[in-house]
Amino acid sequence: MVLSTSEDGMTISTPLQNLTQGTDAILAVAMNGQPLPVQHGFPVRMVVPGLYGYVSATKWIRKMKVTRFDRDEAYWTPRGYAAKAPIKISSRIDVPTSFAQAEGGQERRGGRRLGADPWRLEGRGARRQGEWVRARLAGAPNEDTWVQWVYEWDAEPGNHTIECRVIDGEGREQVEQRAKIRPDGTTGLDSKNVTVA
Ligand SMILES: Nc1nc2c(c(=O)[nH]1)N[C@H]1C(S)=C(S)[C@@H](COP(=O)(O)O)O[C@H]1N2
Ligand SMILES: [Mo]
Repeated sequence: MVLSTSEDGMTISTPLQNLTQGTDAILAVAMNGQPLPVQHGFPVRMVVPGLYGYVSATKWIRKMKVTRFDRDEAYWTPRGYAAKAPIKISSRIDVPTSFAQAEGGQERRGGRRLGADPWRLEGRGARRQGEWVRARLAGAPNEDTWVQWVYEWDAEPGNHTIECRVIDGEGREQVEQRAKIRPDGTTGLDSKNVTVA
């Protein structure tokens, strides 16, 4: 692995293969054509697609050491977090917000999902036990960014709980079972309660 050390004393361990095998791992010095803002790691930081930040995204980086997981430990490892933490597929509902009052008829639900194409995103129908329905995905500049989705919902009056989930290109479903961040990232579905007039 590569143990990177930063100006603020942070240490981050990144599996070597995430840096060498066909990924788009970079040392970033700019963002949107501007020098990196200080809060995001000026003058230089790591960016490694597919891994959570605490195992990949070293800001204000000073040193990189090629070593092994059985010889060195990163800051979060003895604090109960997994040494290896690939990003889990996830999705969320941004619109409507929770407890929103909606007008009925064509209700636009939207959100974002994270992960490689060609994923499909589904929303659960009006009732909690409803069928999953397919959402529309916006285009993405590459396969490592969040992607916006939308579902035009012909909503009936009443109270509704809506949920979303994502399924990846190999058919793996987002994990519905709720789990906390520790040790290696959350799972569970985002849901919103909505009242349609
Ligand atoms: N030097 C340093 N780099 C760091 C951290 C930190 O505390 N110190 N936190 C990491 C974590 S947990 C995340 S999620 C990302 C957040 O990067 P951002 O502030 O650019 O969104 O930075 C990562 N890199
Ligand atoms: Mo993080």
